[in-house]
Amino acid sequence: MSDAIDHVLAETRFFSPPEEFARQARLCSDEEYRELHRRSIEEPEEFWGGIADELVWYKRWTRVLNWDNPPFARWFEGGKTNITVNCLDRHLTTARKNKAAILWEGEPYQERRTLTYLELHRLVCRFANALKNLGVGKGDRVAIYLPMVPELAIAMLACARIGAIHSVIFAGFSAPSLVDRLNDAKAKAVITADGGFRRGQVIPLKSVVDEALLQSPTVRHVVVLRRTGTDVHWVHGRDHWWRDVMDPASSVCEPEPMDSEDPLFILYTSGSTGKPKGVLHTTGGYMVGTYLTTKYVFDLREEDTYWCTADIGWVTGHSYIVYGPLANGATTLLYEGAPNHPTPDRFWQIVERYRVNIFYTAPTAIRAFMKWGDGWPRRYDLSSLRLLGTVGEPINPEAWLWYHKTIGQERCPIVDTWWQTETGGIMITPLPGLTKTKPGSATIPFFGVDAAVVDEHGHELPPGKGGLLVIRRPWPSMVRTLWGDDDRFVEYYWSRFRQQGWYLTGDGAVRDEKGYFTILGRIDDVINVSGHRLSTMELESALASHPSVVEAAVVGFDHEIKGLGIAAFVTPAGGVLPGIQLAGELSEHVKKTIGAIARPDQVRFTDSLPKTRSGKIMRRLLRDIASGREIKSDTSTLEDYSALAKLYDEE
Ligand code: 7RM
Repeated sequence: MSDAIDHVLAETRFFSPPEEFARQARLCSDEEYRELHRRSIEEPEEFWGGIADELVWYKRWTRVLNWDNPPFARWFEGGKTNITVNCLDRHLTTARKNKAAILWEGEPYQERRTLTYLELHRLVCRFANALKNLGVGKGDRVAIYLPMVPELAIAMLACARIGAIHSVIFAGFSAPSLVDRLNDAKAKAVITADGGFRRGQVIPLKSVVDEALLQSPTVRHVVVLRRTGTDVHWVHGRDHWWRDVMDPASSVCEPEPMDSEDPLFILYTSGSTGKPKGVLHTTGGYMVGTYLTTKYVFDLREEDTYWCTADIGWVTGHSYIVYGPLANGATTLLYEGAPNHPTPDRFWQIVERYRVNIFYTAPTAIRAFMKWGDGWPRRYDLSSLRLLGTVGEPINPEAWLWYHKTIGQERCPIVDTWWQTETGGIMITPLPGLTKTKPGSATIPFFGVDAAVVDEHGHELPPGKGGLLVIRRPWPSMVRTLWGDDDRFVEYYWSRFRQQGWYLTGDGAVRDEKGYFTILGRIDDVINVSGHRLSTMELESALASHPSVVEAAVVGFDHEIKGLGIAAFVTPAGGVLPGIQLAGELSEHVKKTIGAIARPDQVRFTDSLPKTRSGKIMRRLLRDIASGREIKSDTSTLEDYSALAKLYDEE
């Protein structure tokens, strides 16, 4: 039997870059893209060397790429730099000195801050000195457990300034999750706040850290930012107020010269089994990769106001709120709170207030906006928007079209960017000035990316056949290892195609005749019904194409007869009555769109699906529910517990 994934939905709509946009874009011709892409693949050393030369190095590299010992790549070998010099210092001798680096909007109304490059530089240097004064130095691990406040970016950059390795832990994680991460990294210090605001509530942070530290013996210091004014327990000698360590700290801090391959940060991603994986990124390659992708994918211009709505606790926030935009001297907006607090128009208010030009968000957010209704965005002036982006999950064509019409007002290209924590930066994406976009497709590989769709044996599949997405060549911002576990790194990503030296993404994909890639979802989530391998993305898109559905998640569950049955969890559109009749209609709709084989065996309705903060549906939980099992999976990454509770109530 073929292990290819059946690809069943055909999307034929194409959207050319709007003329007005293309005319002013950094890259606007297909030929230019093809030539640059060819060079980036055939002459990677010249290509990447040229890009790296746009940035500041203390010492130039001796070799652009050392791939003598795959899968352990060394990029810009022998080079020395500091990423903060490129994100901050290099702008201070230009007109960017007094340009806004960070625009911050707190969740509570009327809380706003603007930090210019000069101000940000000063704060970073001071906090870097504060860390030094606590005995933190090069190579030490520092965990950052903060809400979305400017101090989060300041803390990351301060670590990078002195060569400490930061590990940002999303502020929704529980004490046990914190313990796992702190112990795996052997963190020396934790930077946190008394609490954070989320949907008007105060979430305690310091007390979670206190609990975790009972089991994390390596942590010697805790720096606490006052954010919510919540009472905190205090351990003298260990705990320090942010203010108190900042006060005496000098604003002069010579950057630590970092070897190109010195670690920059660890970011934990929850593995499918047990222990979280500590994805390690290093200095030079990550810097060059995020710099270049930000510049071309978002077609950044000097005067742009750029807003990525991700949480910094997710890789998207690292690469496309902090490092990429700052390396480009951009103005990056940071919003602390939820999109629907206090009302579902908060994002559009922000777009109007700051005249946001580039807006990057997750499909899950877009589907939530669709559900809340067009009335909210319609009240605002969104004419400043020039470019829209999505990341994190496949976007179903219906959501894509809504985004295009209602938010982009048919004027803005949409970049559907595919990448992973492990890839460090965007890998497959339209280039907005030249790529004809196709709803639901991430389209073409970025410079230096050699992506392919292959079968189990590594044979490239013809257009229209779904299979494994692999990357056949190293790229600068690639993961270097899993912290402290080279074996697991090799096993997890490189063992399937060890011979060829290819990176296994774990995603399924299909390529069309034009060479466009469409991501079909995680390989592990593919549902095999009587020998047909159905992708979750296509089943979910089929359901979401029904007018009564805003969002759907589909999982397989053990079925007495078929082996595996299909369970659909559906969020109905506003005003639609869920029930047996609608369930039948939806089954019929899927049958018509894909075929009888794909007809769901269970349809369950829910107001919201269990998701991580980055918007990924937690299918493991849904599989447990569909099989009538007790939930065994780790639920600490769940964004909204009530989503789960409600699913149970409906049992
Ligand atoms: C950036 C990020 C990675 C996984 C990845 C995919 C899925 C991300 C897209 C997407 C379809 C996209 N890092 N994914 N972007 N699927 N289209 N544009 O999300 O490490 O948290 O997740 O997310 O499955 O493997 S991540």
